[in-house]
Amino acid sequence: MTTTEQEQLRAKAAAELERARLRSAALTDVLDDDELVRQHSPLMSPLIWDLAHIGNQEELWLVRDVGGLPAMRSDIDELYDAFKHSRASRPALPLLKPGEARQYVEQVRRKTMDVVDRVPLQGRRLVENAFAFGMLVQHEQQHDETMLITHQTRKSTAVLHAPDPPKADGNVLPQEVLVPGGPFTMGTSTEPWALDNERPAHQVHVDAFFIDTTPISCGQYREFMADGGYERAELWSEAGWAHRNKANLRAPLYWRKDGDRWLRDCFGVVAPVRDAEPVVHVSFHEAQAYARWAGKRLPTEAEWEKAARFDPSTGRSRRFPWGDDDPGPEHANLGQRHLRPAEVGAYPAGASPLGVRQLIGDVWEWVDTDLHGYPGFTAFPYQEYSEVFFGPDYKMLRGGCFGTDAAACRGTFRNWDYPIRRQIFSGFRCARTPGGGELG
Ligand code: AVJ
Ligand code: FE
Repeated sequence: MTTTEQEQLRAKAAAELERARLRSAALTDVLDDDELVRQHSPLMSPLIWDLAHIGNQEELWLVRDVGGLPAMRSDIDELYDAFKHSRASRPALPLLKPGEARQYVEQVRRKTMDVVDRVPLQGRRLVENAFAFGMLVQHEQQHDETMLITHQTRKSTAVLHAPDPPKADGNVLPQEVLVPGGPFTMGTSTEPWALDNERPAHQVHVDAFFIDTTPISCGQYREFMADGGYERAELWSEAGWAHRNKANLRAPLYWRKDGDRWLRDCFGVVAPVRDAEPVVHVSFHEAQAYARWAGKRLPTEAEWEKAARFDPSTGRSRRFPWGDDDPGPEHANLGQRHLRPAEVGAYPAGASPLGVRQLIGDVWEWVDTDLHGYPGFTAFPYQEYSEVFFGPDYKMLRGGCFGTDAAACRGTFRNWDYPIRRQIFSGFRCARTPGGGELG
């Protein structure tokens, strides 16, 4: 790598770290100290925990590991270790106060910037150190999305505002498209910022399948509700029905009935549900019940990725549905530019070669696959990023949402959560096997 290329890499890392920090600050500066230390939902950490955790991970990975510098606050490592304390128990910990947390993350950042300026970027160190920058940027952006989720759980007045996303482009789209059967390359060995579970690239055979052109809309979801979707046990899996009963599920999270219409609380603004928008805040179980009601099923993870990346004209897998270019505002609703998904049928420039829309951005899409490692998986930089979660407890979510930053979203990116979770920005689309029903 030439010195100029090294300088470009350092400049990009510095710029992306700065951009992530502006977002973290915007999410925390709008609230007073009481709102920062309070637990808005037992499913979420106090916002100030996320902020100091971002700083602590940065100290551990960039300042200590990559930079080889002495520890700044090893006394607080334990408090901000996500595996030591459940989210529900974090408010009771002796956490840094908001002022102290802000000061701490700033002090860490100053050291980080020195490391970015001087760390060697040659040979093996290039790959390792460049990845460490990318990992840190993604980590902060992931927690920024987590903090955005916490904002949505707040019960008081709105503090976040953003313009509405674009409308549908007005063309009548086919409901579904046929993705041809055959092999495709899943995962990646070349994306520099890809995390361990996205690697390595490998061939997967996928039989032909139909996939919905757009995510399921609120209007479609209301038809399922009106047709007794939440009352008909036969539409639900056994685990799904048990959870529906235990949690008394009746509608997506944040929906409430007002006479004969449905309202939705969107970051503190309560307004009628918009039928043209993708449904958001549904669990895997609700998505699966809808799919069965529609005579379809959820896509598998391999099907979803093939729909998003496979180019039938070349047989190659691309970085994104629209090609290899980084996401721009014309391609997808990412990066918290908006606080809600765009209408189904928006973003024509983001369509896949087969015309599938909105695979990236808008809403995370539940797929019917458990979290697992690809063949040849090796955990890095530490086992706790994903390997410790492998197994049947977690279902995958793909494609990112309006609150996911482009730095933390790729065609190969894999997210996961418990199938009962719905405080996340989760929606879905359906698939089906040609000629067959839901079980093909
Ligand atoms: C990949 C989104 C499931 O938030 O639990 C953040 C990302 N890992 N800090 C999560 C993560 C460590 C992770 N998800
Ligand atoms: Fe984390």
